[in-house]
Formats: sequence, C-alpha cells, structure tokens
Amino acid sequence: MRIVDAHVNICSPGRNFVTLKIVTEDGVYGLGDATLNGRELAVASYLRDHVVPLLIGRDARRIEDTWQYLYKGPYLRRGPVTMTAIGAVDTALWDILGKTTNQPVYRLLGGASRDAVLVYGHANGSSIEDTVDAVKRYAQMGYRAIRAQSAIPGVLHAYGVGRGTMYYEPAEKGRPLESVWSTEPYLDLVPQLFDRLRREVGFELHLLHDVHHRLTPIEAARLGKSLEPYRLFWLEDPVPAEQQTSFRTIRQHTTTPIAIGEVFNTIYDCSQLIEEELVDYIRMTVVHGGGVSHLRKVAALAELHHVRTGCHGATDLSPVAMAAALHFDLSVHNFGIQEYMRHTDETDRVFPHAYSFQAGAMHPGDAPGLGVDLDEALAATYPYDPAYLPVNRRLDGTVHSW
Ligand code: EZ4
Ligand code: CO
Repeated sequence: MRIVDAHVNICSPGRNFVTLKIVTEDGVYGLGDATLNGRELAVASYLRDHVVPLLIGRDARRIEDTWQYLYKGPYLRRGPVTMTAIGAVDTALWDILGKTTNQPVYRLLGGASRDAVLVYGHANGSSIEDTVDAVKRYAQMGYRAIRAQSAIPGVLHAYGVGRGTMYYEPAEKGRPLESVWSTEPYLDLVPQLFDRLRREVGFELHLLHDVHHRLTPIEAARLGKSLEPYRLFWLEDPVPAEQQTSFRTIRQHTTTPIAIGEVFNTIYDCSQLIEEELVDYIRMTVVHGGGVSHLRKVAALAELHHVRTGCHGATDLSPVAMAAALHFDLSVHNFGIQEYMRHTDETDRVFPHAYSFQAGAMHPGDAPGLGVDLDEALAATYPYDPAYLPVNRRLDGTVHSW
C-alpha cells in the first residue's frame, strides 16, 4: 500500500494547528498532529521540504521501519522540531492502518485495558476563592480529577491563570507577553490553596498542580513536603528537567507524586528518571514524543519501574493528538491519567471527532483508525496567525524558566 501524497495543513481556528495528511494509493488517508506551539512553521517546513518527498512511494504499513528511517536517516537526531515531524508521520500511519483494517487504533495496540480513560480538567482562578469556585464547577461537570492553579497576589500573569473559565490558552497573538514571577509568595500560597480546597471539597476528588518548571530542586522538595497533607494526585514539572539527577533531591524529601515530561521528545529524556524511579508519571504524548510507536516504548520502560502515563493534553495539541492519546491511554496497561483541556467549538468543528467525555472519563470511540477528521475547506477559512507563549521574568527583570 504505497503512499502517493502527503501534505501539511496549517490553520488557526482560535489557535494555530499544523496537521499532516498522508494519502495512500487506494485513497485512504491518515492524519497526524504536527503542532509545535510558537514554532509551528519550522515543523511545517521540516515536513514539506524534507520528509514528504521521502514518504512518496513508501509502504504505509511499514510503521516501525518508517519511524527508524526518519529518526536515524538525518544523522542529527532528536529535538522538538524533528520529533514532532516524526510523531506526525507515525500517528498518520497508525490512522491509516486502523482504517484499512477497519479497527480503532486502540485495538491494534493490544485492545482496551480499561473501559474508559480518567481525565483531569484545569481549574484556574485569580485568587484562592476563585480557584475553589472553579474546582467546584469542574466537579459539577463530572470531573473526578482537577488541576488547580491560582494567581499570586501582586504577581502579574502568574502561570495557569486563564482569560476564560473553560478555555485556557497561554499563547498570545503577536509578540510574546512578558509575565512576572516571584518564588517566595508562590511557595507560601500553594499550600494555602490546597488546604482550603481539601477543607471545601474533601478528599474524594483527585487534585493536581503544575509548577511549570519554575523552582529549584530544594524549593520543589519543600513544596512537595508542604503539600503532603493534601494528598495530591501529582505535582507537575517541579523543576526544569534537562538535568535528570535534580529529581534525586526532590525524591529524598517528599512523598508527593511527581509528574514530568510534556516537553520531552524521546525516551532518552526520561530514561534515568524512570530507571532510578525518581518520578511517578510520565507526561510525554504522541505529538512531541515521537508518535504512538515511540510512546509505547516509553510506557513499556515505565511499566517496569512503577511509573504510569499521564499524557499532556493542552489545547495547543490538536484534536488529532487528543484522539491518538486516547487510543494509547485506553490500551496501555500502566496508564495513570490523561490531561483534557477542552478545545473551543471552532476547533472542534474543524476537527470532527469520535472521542467523547462522560462522568470524568473519555473514550476514543470505535471508528476505524483514530476517529478524527480534518475539514480542510473550513480550515482554509482560518489562516495562520502567529502567537507565542509568554516570556517569564523575575521581579528584577531576570529571565526565568517558563
Ligand atoms: O503550558 O502546553 O500541563 N499543561 C501545560 C500546558 C502548557 C502548554 C504550553 O504550550 O503545562 O498548558
Ligand atoms: Co504542564
């Protein structure tokens, strides 16, 4: 089954998405998400100029071989641009395999390991009060797991505070916003937030928190320790993870579970974290983690070390990535949780999909392949619109980790 065509679609139904569409000789096509927030056109060019010409004429069923060919072929390996491009090809080939065998992708991955996939939503507020209200609203919508982020008094545009209640979008059109950061008030506020939350909502809900790589190991250790009484489901991205050994410090001091990996590209970014059992959840997902094929290897390594999956699922990952993540989540044995930030109705119309949310869990549906489509005519009405994530500075102006 030869690949006869492949093209890259760029659209902006509220935010930018890059989608790869691969077409076979019998007219079956597959989709892969290739969205790299704030650097979208680099991946589009990598695919159009360097990958698509190599795909034409290849057998669409040789998924692993194509992955190895694209990973090893260029000699200079890894990095977000390369791995997002490979991830898009891999995801599209799994979609094609599902369509041509008339099976949902999760069945090709070994079948369902569970009935549905536990997801968490994002509750954000401009104060502790607001955040508590937002958590309660999410609980009313049926969520059983909720991430809580609150603005810090006196700190402008602190991480995670959306401009709407349902659709949190951190990227800004035009030039990047410059946001402000201050560690001390943050470390004081977060335990207060979770103390208040547990008193108001009890212990039945799973509560999560994202630090967004903003602490040092010892600060993160202190935060984890101070949050222990509130039994978090996880504390996410406590420090930047270029240095995997940093997590030893955190681990020595706290039993709060740690999640990491939304910015990782390959298994080598987390192999030490997993093998030394320094983390509890690995957050890589198909789009930035090398596709379904590579993510399965990450999950297999993680399973040996009691680490469960917790795929990134922000709105800057398209519904194509969301669908692929749900097939992966449903099938993989050591699944933990799936992030689910709702896309806007505009986005959902451009990407009609079979996945659904019910009672705090999601299912990818039983349509052949991934069960997600791209309405190219509608997409064409939303041209690319440059947008960037904020750049984060400390109170004295020093650039800080975002
Ligand atoms: O800020 O995906 O856990 N979720 C997150 C996200 C990230 C965005 C950045 O592109 O940290 O909301
Ligand atoms: Co995060």
